[in-house]
This record gives sequence, structure tokens and C-alpha cells, in this order.
Amino acid sequence: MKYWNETFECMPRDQLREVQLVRLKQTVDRVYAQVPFYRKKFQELGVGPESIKSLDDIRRLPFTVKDDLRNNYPYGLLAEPLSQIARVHVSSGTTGKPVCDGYTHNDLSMWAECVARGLAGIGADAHSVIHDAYGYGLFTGGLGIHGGAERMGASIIPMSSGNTQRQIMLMQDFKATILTCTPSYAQYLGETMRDQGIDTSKMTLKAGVLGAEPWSENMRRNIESLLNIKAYDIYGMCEICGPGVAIECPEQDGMHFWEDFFYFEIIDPKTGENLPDGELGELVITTLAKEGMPLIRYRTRDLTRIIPEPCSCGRTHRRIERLQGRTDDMMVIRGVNVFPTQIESALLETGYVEPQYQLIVTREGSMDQLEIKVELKEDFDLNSITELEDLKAKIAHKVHSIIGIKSKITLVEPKSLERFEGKAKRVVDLREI
Ligand code: DLL
Repeated sequence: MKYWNETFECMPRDQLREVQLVRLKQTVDRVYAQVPFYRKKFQELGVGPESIKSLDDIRRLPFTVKDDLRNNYPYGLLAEPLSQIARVHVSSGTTGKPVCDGYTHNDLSMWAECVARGLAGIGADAHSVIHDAYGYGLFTGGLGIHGGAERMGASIIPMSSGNTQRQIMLMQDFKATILTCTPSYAQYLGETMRDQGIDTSKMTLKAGVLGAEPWSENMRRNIESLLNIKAYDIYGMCEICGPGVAIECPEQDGMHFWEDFFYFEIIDPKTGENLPDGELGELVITTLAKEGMPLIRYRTRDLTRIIPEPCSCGRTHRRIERLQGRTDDMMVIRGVNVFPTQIESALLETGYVEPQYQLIVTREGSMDQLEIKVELKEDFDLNSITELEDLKAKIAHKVHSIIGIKSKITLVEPKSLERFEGKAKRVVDLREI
């Protein structure tokens, strides 16, 4: 099965844009009539449903930001009465009042369709056994993959996160063919299997559908070789619908976003101006078919670019490039913008270290300092202090060539840094600014 829904996945682009326009108008009508927050914002700008005559008119509408969701917590942005809301999810990693979303039955169905398209695209079918190790619960990962897997008729193992030993046992016993979890957890599962002498080439596992956090191309190669799988990137967020908003196809060259359900724009995060396809900026998403909590021009804070070229897989829906990070996890060190994924990529390129690292930023006087703690590869033999210093210098040089600033490299014992079952926490910023 190459496509789950060929009619929509391969729809000619002019038709797809017609579908988008019809749905955009419906969405604007819906929020104007049913969500006082939007009506007020639209009125302040002098726009309304009649303002939308073409897709470009979307630029006349106001942005929605995360604080709007927080200020209207928990149900203020719902466009349906609570009686129509089938499920509520919450975004991960937030402190204080969370960002949440309410989904109607139709929303859950649309979400399952997004995930089913993605799973079918990477080769899943009714014979697949999907080991779903994303957390189940308020986080959208576990239940999101679950809904899509059920929709497409695969066998699902609703494992959830945690208990690594049991994960490994059940993956083998139940003959899992697809693993779904965060990239950092896939890495950890792979390392643990390697340490236990498990020959992953004898396992049934073929693919991983990994996302929920930024990861580098080098990390992908590492996971692919550890687990003997093809690893695919999947993107999404609680406010839009969890995993499946965008996902890679077998080409592994960017994530298709489902344009019949979502309208993507890229803006300059500083000025809010729209950027043309191909340029890096902040992703802004408008939902086109959501009922429970439709969002207009939602600023995701995620940084990526839209790949304008068509994909050879045949899908007409455009792609976004692997995410670079979030505007809010970008570190500014000595005035230079640095993303953890850039450092990850540099570290792995050296070939000396494991993809297990921690970035510690401090300030001495007025000078920012970056320390990179990274685990040395287990089979690496160091015979003298000179060799150790030499190795650190080589790694620091590589990192410097990519991010343009000097760092202190601290090599730590294999397996000494904390491992994560969900999203990894790599940055410790100790600066008091
Ligand atoms: O992380 C939904 C998800 C679950 C996606 C499982 C993929 C797989 P939230 O907890 O609301 O939802 O966090 C959303 O995570 O804005 C991005 O910053 C980040 N993120 C999600 N997927 C990716 C990815 C889920 N593939 C936030 N690459 C988003 C990089 C990602 N960052």
C-alpha cells in the first residue's frame, strides 16, 4: 500500500488549493460566529468572513499566539459546546497552566486520517505490528499514533513510555515491525539492546516513526544503524492535533504536511512578514477542518522552511524541512544564535562520541560560556592525557566550525548522562540575565 487516500494525497495542486479556500472560508465563518475571542480580534482589525476571497487573504487575519491559548484556558477558544468535545489533550513540558485542546469526534477522525496516511506512506499495512512507546495520556503521542494505526488496520501494542527492559522483551515477543517513540528514546532502546548483545538484524523491526523533539540527520543515521531500521520524522503539536500534522515519506527528504487539513505559512519571527517558500522562518499554521478548537494563523515558534520542489513519491502536498528547533530553545551565546541540533550534528560528525550530550551555558563576568558534556564512545581506547586533550580539541574545533563560537568540551563516561523516555532535555542555562 503506497498511499492511504490517493485521491487526496495526490490531488492536483490547483484542486487542492480550491479545497483549501472552501475550508478556510468555513473555518473563518465558524470562529467568527462561535469564538468571541476571534470575533473581537477580527473586528479590531476590521476584517471578517467576507474578507476572505482568495487564499492570500489569510494574511489579513491576525496571528494567534501561545499566550492567547493560556489566557483563554481551558475552554475559551472552543468553537463547540463541551457536549461535543470528545477528548482533551495537553501540550508537554509546560509549567503552570498548560496549553490544551479539545477535539470533537470529527477532529479525532481527521487526526487518525493524518496518521494513517503517514503510516501507510512508510509501508505499514494490516500485517504491521506497531509498538507505540510514546506516552499515553494527556500527551498526544501515544493516543495519536494509536488512532491512526487502528484506522489503517495494523496491530497496535499500546506500550506507552517507560520500563525499557519490558519494552525490549515485548518488541521481540510480539514481533514488532514499527517502533514509535521520541528519537532520544529510540537511541536509548538501541543502546540498551546493543549492550545486551541483542542482534537487531534478527528482529522483525523495520521502521521507526520518531518525533516530538528536534533531532539531526546524523542522529537519524545512528538510530538506523543501531536498530537496523529506517527512521522517519513525524511532526505535530497538541494545539493543532498531535503527531501526524506532517510526516516523512520513504524519500526521507522533508515531511509532507496535509494541505487539505492545514494551511502553512513561514514568517520572519521578528517582523511577522511572510517569507517565500524555501526560506527559513517560523511556521504558522491555520487549521482548515477542525471543529473543536480551530486555530487561525497560529505561531508555532518552530523554525523550518517549506520545500517548494515536488516530491518524487507522487504526493502533491508540499514538505517542510527537518525542524531546526524552536525560537524559544534557540540559545543566544555571545550574541550568536545556536540550536542544540547544530551541536548534535557537529558532535556526531566527529565519530568519537555518542549522541548523548548536555549543553551548559553560564556567564562569567559579561562573557557567556558554553560547556558541552558528551559521552565518549564505549569502544574508544584512550591511552594518555595527551590523547584525551587532543580529542577534546578536535571536537571543539568541529563544533566551532559549525556554530562559530568556542566551547569547553567535557568528555564523560559512556552511559553517565541522564536518559529520557520522552522528550530529551539537553540544555541547562545557568545564566542570570
Ligand atoms: O510533541 C506531538 C507529537 C507527538 C509529535 C509524537 C510527534 C510525535 P507537543 O507536546 O504539543 O506535541 O509539542 C509540540 O514539539 O511545537 C515542536 O517544537 C516539537 N516537535 C514535535 N515534533 C517534532 C519534530 C507533540 N518532528 C512541539 N521535530 C512542537 C522537531 C518537534 N520538533
